[in-house]
Amino acid sequence: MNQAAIHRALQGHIQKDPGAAELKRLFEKRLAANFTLLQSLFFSLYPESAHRETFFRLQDQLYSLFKKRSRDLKLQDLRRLEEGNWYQSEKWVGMQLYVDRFSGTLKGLEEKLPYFEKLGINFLHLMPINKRPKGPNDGGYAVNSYTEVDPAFGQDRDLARLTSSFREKGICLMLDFVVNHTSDEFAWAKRARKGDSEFQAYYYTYPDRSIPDLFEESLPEVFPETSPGNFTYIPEMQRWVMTVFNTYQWDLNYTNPRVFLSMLENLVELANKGVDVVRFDALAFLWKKIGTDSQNLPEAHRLVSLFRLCLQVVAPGVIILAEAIVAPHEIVRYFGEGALEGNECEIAYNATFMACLWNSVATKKTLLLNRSLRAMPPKPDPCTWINYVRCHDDIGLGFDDAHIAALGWDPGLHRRFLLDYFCQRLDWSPAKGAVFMYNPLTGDGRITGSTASLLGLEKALEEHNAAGITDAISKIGLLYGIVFASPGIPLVYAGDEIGMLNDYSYRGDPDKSDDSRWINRPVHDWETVSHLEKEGTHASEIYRNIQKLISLRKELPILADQDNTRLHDAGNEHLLVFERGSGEADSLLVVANFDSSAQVLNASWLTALGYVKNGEYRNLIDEGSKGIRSGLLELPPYELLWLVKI
Ligand code: OTU
Repeated sequence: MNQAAIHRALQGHIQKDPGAAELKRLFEKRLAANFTLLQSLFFSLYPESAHRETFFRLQDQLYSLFKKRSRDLKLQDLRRLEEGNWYQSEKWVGMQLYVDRFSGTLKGLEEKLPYFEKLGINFLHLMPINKRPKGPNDGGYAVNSYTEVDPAFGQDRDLARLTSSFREKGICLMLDFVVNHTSDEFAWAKRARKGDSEFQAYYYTYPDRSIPDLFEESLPEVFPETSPGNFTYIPEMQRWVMTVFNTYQWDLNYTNPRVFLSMLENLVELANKGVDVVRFDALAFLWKKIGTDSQNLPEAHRLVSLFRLCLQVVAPGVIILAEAIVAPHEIVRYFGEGALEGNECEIAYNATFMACLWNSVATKKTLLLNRSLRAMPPKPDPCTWINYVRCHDDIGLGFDDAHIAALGWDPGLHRRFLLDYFCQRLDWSPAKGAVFMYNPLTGDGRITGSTASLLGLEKALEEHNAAGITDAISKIGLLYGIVFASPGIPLVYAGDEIGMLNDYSYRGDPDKSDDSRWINRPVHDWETVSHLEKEGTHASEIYRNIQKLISLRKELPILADQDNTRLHDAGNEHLLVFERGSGEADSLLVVANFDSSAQVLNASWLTALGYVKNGEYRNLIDEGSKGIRSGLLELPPYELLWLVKI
């Protein structure tokens, strides 16, 4: 049982209209229930001998933060606790977008609510909207303030209005908490620059290279092309500061408990604005230690758990998403292990799954995908995934080398093939992507590009290749159809629903030109949206496919994440076959053909599973029963089936 379940049990039945005293009583119960864990986590990071007082400060802080939470949100917290793992429902379908590029401002976004409703979107990840530096700012991942909205997006009150109208409409809001670093213009950084040693201790700053050099021996580089090295010299303060990401993003020093307390305040303030899911950005990097790669360290996990358990006391309806794009066996650890199982992050990005889908596109085979899915360690019951095809970042090729080798492929050469396939180094490849952060020393690189361009739409349109256009449309449906049927919350990347292509305009913007991820952060094409009713355009076809998949998903309770997914071995290396449900009448069988040729499945096998009867089957995506020929079910290239029992 995780702590949330304990809170649920202790809360019992909610009174009809609980007053302030009752709400406070429930807060105190939650605090008491978490207290032992909180203190053991806290003192494991900040030894009791030196930090006992600070711990009691934290206790007081929790109450003052709770007092600031609105009554509306407090009531929502209680309802969510009572409901249980509300985020595992099949009803959630998400979209990720940049407010400025999608609707200009927060007010503009409110006007787009009908667009979301029509498509079936009820969960939104808005990319950072906080104050940020004017020049390069990593798309807002360099923050000048954790609590204030950047004037370019609107006012703080616009956000308040938006969250309350989201609440009314049942839309879930996810915002980022850039927990690992601030911008170099953040108030703490400014004071550090001026020589204030208290604030220099909020970051990892050093007077000379001796400690930085020790770190560098084992610290990898995240942006080797544009931001080599992990320390930046700041002449004003005559010190080096750790900057693992860009030089203008200063890493926070969580070995200092004041940093934790201040960041907790920022986190709760964000939650108190009406945010439902907090995306913990780059959380794998939270704790640094000389002699290690300073990623995924046990202390980082304990720190995240400490944030989680504090937030749970104050705002139990708010959950955390782990943005840990790390090795598969490391990702699941962000759900919490041992005594912390189910007490770290409720959601994590299913990055391995995403990367394996792209691997299957390039190889037309599902071998690595199947192998990785089988090897995925189980996740705790109260947790779930975000499943996605593309996001605003690059596609890292973070597969397990052993899995690639087990297939008889050379891991290095295979990654090279994937870069070649997606990044226009092979004449025959339909993909039009770009390389992100090529590291000539290691030969490593990552892939960027829009879903549609990576799947061949851009090239096919340029070449007036009708068959290529059809293939690209099918492949978009294929990937999204898999994601919509997988356990977890599916996230559509804004623009994918209308097949938006790469946007090359970033090359002319000096603040962005060295970051090829901008190729996939387009300004939303409302002109195309206005013509979606017109039949026969590629955009309308893609849109209708996605809209249909979403509405189908929401009508299939079997798609809620209840540990009911079974991977089947179809005996065909081009197919992915998985079943949702445990074989009951309402189960769903997903069959996906990644090959450019037709493939067949043995109908007697499908009959045994209950999905074919008297030579007929029912595919929800393409309604009506179809026949089987010569005992075989034929799947055209890139075909996707959602089969229900008949
Ligand atoms: C995140 O990503 C964000 O998603 C990026 O947009 C930011 O640039 C970055 O943090 C800094 O705030 O390096 O290439 O292993 O891959 O946390 C993306 C995890 C990133 C990292 C991930 C990071």
